[in-house]
Amino acid sequence: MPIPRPDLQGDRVIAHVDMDCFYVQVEQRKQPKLRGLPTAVVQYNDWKGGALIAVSYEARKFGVKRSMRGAEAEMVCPNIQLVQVPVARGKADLNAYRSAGSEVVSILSTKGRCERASIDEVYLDLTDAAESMLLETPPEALEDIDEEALKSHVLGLSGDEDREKNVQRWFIRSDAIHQDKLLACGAIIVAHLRGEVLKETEFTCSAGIAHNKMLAKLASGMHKPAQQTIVPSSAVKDLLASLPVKKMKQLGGKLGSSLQNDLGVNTVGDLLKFSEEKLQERYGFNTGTWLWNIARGISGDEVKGRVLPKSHGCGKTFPGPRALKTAAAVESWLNQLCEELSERIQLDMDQNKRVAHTLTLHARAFKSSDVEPHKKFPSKSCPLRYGINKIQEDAKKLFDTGLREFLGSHSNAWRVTSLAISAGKILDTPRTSSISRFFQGKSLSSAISDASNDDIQDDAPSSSIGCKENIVPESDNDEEVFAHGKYVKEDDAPSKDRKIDVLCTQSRKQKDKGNGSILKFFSGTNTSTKHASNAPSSWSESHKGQDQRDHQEECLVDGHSRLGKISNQQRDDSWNFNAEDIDPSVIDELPQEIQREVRGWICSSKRAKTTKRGSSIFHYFSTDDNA
Ligand code: DCP
Repeated sequence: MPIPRPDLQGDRVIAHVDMDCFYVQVEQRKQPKLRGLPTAVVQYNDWKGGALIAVSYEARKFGVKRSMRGAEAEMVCPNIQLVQVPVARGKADLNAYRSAGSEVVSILSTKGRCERASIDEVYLDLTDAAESMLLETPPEALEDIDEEALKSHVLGLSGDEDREKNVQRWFIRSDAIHQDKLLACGAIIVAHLRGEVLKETEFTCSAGIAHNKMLAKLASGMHKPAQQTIVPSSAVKDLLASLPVKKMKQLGGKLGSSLQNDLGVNTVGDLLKFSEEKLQERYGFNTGTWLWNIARGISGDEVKGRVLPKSHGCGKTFPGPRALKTAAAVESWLNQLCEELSERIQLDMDQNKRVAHTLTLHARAFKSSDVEPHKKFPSKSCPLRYGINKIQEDAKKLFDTGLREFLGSHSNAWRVTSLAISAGKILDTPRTSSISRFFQGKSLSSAISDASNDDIQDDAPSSSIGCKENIVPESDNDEEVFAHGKYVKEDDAPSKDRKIDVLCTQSRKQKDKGNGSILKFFSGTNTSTKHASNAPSSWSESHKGQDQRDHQEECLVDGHSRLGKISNQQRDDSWNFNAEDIDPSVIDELPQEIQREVRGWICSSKRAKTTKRGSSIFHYFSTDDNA
């Protein structure tokens, strides 16, 4: 359900950057001989040459469309070059496209807050950069305005003749309102960024520049490829007056159809005829206000600083005769999907120090009888445990639970036409030294307890069996489902069941005798944070001087432990761990002189789960002078 957000205070400059025929460009960079030729990327299967998923602009001129099969494209454009998506584990392997997208993001994110919205699109909040430019080097003070910026399309600016001159005049108008001046600066910045992207990656992209995300997104697709469009606020009314409702994000489905059929609203501008109360009466409070807002181009959605995906997913469709009909066939495919998912979340953890907490399974299935023909296979979730085998085991349990529910009391034959799994609730882990990673080891394993049946939950009905935001492969023949990872959409609120809090758990009180070398080590290190003397080199490296110590403590505080600032009373809340949960490999990362003791400590903890409190680790992390 759309959530209405009033426009944010103050003038903003938001850009939406969308790569042009992205997969084609990635393939053309791999094979430069394809540049300039009509080209399409195809997900191969043996039916009519597979489905087209990306089409170059040269091929589009011949009428080649994404909805076509390879064979149909060859009919309308005999010279078309069809390139197959790479395949791994019997399905499309999108890694090359994902990392090409990341290359672009790393360039675009240099000028402002950046939100990666899908594999090939990004929102940028350029307000600060534009404000600085307006102060320091406003367009009228520039000797030459970037040629690419002068090629911008400025909505509402009349006359196709001498467009560049008109645009130049628009850029340097002294009587322009502050917001337009900012947009002009934003457009110059975006033109520069697009140039950088081209230089560094060889990819072209298009962009929309406006004062909110909604308008920027609408504008980026208006002039493609390799162009940019500016939406001054004076042009918003006309833009929306002619915009078909179905083209607006969130109005492509039932809500848009209801507006058309029930209220006779065909363009977004038509909504202006209705009062907010009327729209609320018809569609509920939030949706009503949201509709009232969008009719006026109002949208306060913020650009979220996020360049990494919010979830990882992979899936596969099994259309027609390829439908899976046995538990063994499902298990074999699930195993492959789980392998891929496991690799990707592991990579995410290694590269970005992020941990996924939820495993979700989606499937599309049919029963052979007509009983409950509309019943859908329920999506199921459970806590995610790292490790291929565990993920495979849990995915299988999720499938079995979903299938039982889907079949109900009727023991029917069934067939599955799509399977997808995803890893969600991805949270940052503290970025710090090996000792922190030690605790993360705990966090990981505690977060990923056995997926007993009690842990399995219904997942909210999801549209996530689809490729990317705004792209839902409707064709049954689209092999790849949920392939791109969702970069947006979920609620940003930190998860309630965040289990990374290792050190400050309020509930269990464990006691520790700790008075051997570990105690000495930590008390030594505690002192060494002030004097940097006794600590082993790898440890003291990161503790040179007070600043670094402060930083270390801050990391721990931000990284959930908060021990750096705890009070005496809070100090009673001892840290806890379950020895079984600790990944033994993390012990290897501890300084050598305490490894043996920690191992012994864990062993004894396994024997007697209760140890005495007063842990030297606890004291080490406490910065209280009296500690
Ligand atoms: N994609 C996919 N399946 C779909 C739609 C798209 O696998 N059903 C992939 C291929 C595209 C990429 O996602 O290259 C980006 O999709 P876009 O909708 O942004 O389309 P393009 O970038 O291909 O073209 P355009 O220049 O029109 O944005």
